Amino acid sequence: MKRLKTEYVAGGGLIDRRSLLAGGVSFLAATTIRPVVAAIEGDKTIAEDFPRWTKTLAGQGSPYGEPSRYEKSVVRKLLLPAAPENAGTSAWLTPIDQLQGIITPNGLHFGSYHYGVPEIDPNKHELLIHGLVDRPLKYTVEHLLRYPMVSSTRFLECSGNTAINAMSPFTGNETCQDLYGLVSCSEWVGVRVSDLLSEAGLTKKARWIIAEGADSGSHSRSIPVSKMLDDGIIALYQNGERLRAEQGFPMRLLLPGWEGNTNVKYLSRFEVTDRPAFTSHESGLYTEHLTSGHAEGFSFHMEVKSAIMHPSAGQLLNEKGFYEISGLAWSGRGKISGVDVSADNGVSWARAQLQGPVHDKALTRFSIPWRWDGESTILQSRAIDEEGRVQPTRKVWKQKYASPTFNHYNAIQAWQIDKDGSVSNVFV
Ligand SMILES: Nc1nc2c(c(=O)[nH]1)N[C@H]1C(S)=C(S)[C@@H](COP(=O)(O)O)O[C@H]1N2
Ligand SMILES: [Mo]
Repeated sequence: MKRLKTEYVAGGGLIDRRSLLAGGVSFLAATTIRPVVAAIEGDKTIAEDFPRWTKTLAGQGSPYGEPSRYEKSVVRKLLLPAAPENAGTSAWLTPIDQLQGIITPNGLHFGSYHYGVPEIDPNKHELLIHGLVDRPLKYTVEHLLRYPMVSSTRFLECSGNTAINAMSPFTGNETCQDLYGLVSCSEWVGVRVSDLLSEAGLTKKARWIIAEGADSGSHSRSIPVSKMLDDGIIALYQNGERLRAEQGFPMRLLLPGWEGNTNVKYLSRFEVTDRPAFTSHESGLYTEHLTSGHAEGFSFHMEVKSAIMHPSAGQLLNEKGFYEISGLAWSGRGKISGVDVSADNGVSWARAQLQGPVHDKALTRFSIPWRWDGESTILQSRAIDEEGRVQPTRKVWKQKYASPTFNHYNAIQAWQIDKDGSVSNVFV
């Protein structure tokens, strides 16, 4: 069995992808994956087995397509129900572990609303740019639709994503969706903020821009002019179609790689200033407490992070044998440059394969073949970005952030595989 030695790249059954390719189907059989095509038994004729739908004429579809009725369980989960006592705050979790590739379908994009979901008439909505500019300007939606469009495939993550693991001293029975459902990734298309700012003309003192939304609480955040000029976008389209109301129709600010809260939806006003406004969100909920005794405000970047999605908490491995470990990695600092995976509780690690194209500040799919021997074990992933930043352990993260801080949690995730194939969230 000389070949077996080179097949494994790390402990716990992680397999060298090249040996998988070289061995092909016979290799999969050797690692006890069940045959995909079952042998036809006895004298049964194939015609007898034709299912009903191959023999009846079907319907004609509908103007706006829907997922298959067999996919009804792939839906968002309400994290925070909107209630009068929390003034319209609500949030929906993406079923991130049930998707493949990197794009989140629009109907499954996570949602976070502090003042409900307004229904805005695009014919009555305007974007005002004023303050430290040469020419205050007003844009209708119709105007903006005539501007040159740029496309960016980018993740959007609420800084409260994975907050459960930041806050709780113990793990419970939370699923991958409960823990990682506040991140999504789309192809956003819209107008460069820099194009509009150059039309308005920034004055010498311009340093910050207060971006405000047209929802009932006028959600607003102060953004440095440098970020707006660098890659800020006024997004009008999401994955080919106009924004959903839940994502900010008719327009939202998209600040690639920056905490979700700064991506102001229902965008209606840019006020150019020389200083930040210290809006309620930036000085309250989105300021972090550090163990050093300081507070960290304006913590814009979402740091390098990853999690294995298959298998992950809430899923079940039906039998031992071959599986493809597959997950997502992302960084608000740039591209993902690598992801290491461990299948033996961190004793050994192997480099996963990245699925291309790898976009800047986008979800990045990684995978590595694995043979599960049916014993209990722990799976982990550790992402590295192009700035060389490495995802920290939970212990290291906790050394920086004081309780009760729960935003910006990006520590290495550990999933426990039990002998019965169940997968759960654990701290290591
Ligand atoms: N106008 C407005 N913009 C907003 C919010 C809001 O409540 N109102 N929520 C913010 C938060 S906390 C996040 S995480 C993102 C979520 O964007 P999504 O709902 O499109 O996923 O929008 C941000 N922009
Ligand atoms: Mo958020």
